[in-house]
Amino acid sequence: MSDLKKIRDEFISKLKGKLNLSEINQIKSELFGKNGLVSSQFKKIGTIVESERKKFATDLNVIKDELQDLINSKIDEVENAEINKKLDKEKIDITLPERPFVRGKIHPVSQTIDEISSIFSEIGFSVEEGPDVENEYNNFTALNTPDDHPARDMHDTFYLDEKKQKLLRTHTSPVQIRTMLKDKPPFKIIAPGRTYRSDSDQTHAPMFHQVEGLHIDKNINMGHLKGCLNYLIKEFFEVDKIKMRFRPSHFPFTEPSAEVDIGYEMKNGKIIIGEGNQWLEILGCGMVHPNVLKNVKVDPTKFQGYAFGIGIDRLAMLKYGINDLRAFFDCDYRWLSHFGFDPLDVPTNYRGLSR
Ligand code: 2NL
Repeated sequence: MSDLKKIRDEFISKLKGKLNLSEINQIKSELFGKNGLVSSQFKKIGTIVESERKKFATDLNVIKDELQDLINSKIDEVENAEINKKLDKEKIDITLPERPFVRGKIHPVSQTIDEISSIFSEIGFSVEEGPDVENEYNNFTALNTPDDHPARDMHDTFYLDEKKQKLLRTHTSPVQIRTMLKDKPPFKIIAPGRTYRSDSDQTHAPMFHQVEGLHIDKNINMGHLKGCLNYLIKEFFEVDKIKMRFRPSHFPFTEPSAEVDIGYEMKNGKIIIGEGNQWLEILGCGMVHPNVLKNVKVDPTKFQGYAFGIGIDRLAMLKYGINDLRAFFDCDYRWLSHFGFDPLDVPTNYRGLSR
C-alpha cells in the first residue's frame, strides 16, 4: 500500500471516532501543519520519477480534499452538538411574569413642553424649532433691539466670538424670525426650546427653557391675545376658571407690551392656582412691533399680530410641586424616577394632560 493510502486510511478511521474540538485541531495540524504528513507529501512531488509524478500529484490532491472536507464537517458536527446541548439547558418559560426592570422617565421640563405643544395644537398652532447657536441679527437686530440695549451686554448674553456675531440664543424669538423670513404670512406658531443667559443663582440657571408664540394675520388684535393666553393657562393648570391680569410693560419687539399675572393662594402649605388674592407673574407678551415685521419683509399695513414668551422651568415647578430649580439639571435618577413621567403616557388634551 502506498504512503498516501496509508495516511488516508489511518486518518479517516481516526476522524470517524468520537472527538472533541481540540482533538480535531490536533489532527488538522498533524496533517496540514507546516511539517504535517500531507504537507510533507507535497514537498516530495519534485523527487518523484516523471512517469509517476502526475498520478502521484493527482492522488495527493484528491486525498487532501477528502481529509479537509472530513475535518471541516467534523468541526461543524461538534460545534452544532455543543450549541444544541446549550439550547437544551437554556429553556425559557414564557409563562413567567415580566421581570421588574428600570424604565427611563420623561423629564418634567420635556413633559411640560409636550403638554403646551398639545394645548396649542388644539387651536391651530404648529411647532417650529431652530438652533441654540444664533447670530446677533436673528437674536437682537431683527427684534428691534437697539445696539446699546442692556440685554446685549456681556453680562446677560453668552457670546461665542470676539466680534459678538455668534451667540447662544437668549430667547426662542429667533426661531420665529427664521420662520417669517422663509415663509409667507399668516403665521401661527410656537417655538419651544433651550435658551441661555449669563445668570446663575437660586432662582436662575444659565440654561433655561422657553416657549414663545406668534400669531400674525390680517385682523389679529389684543383680544385674541387675551383669549389665547387665558385658554393656555386654564388648560395647562387643568382648571375651569383663572384670575388673570395684564400689566403694562416694555419689550423692544412688541408695542403695546404687557406682563401677565395669575391669581393664586396658599392652602395648607400648597399653592392653588387660579383663585385667591396673590399675584404671580408668569409671562410677557404684546402686539408685534411694526419694525419687527418690516425686518422680516412682512407688510405691517396689511398684517399684524401678537407674540408672547413663557419660561417653562418655573411653570413646570408650579404644576408639579418642585421647589428647587437646580434639581432639574442634576441628572439624579432617584429624583427623576419620582418627578419624571412614563414615556408611554403622552400628554393629549382630550384625555387630560398629566393623569
Ligand atoms: C418674557 C417676554 C416675550 C415676545 C416674547 C416676540 C417674538 C417675535 C416678535 C415679537 Cl418674533 N415678540 N416674542 C414678545 C413679548 C414678550 O417674552 O418675559 N418672556 C419670558
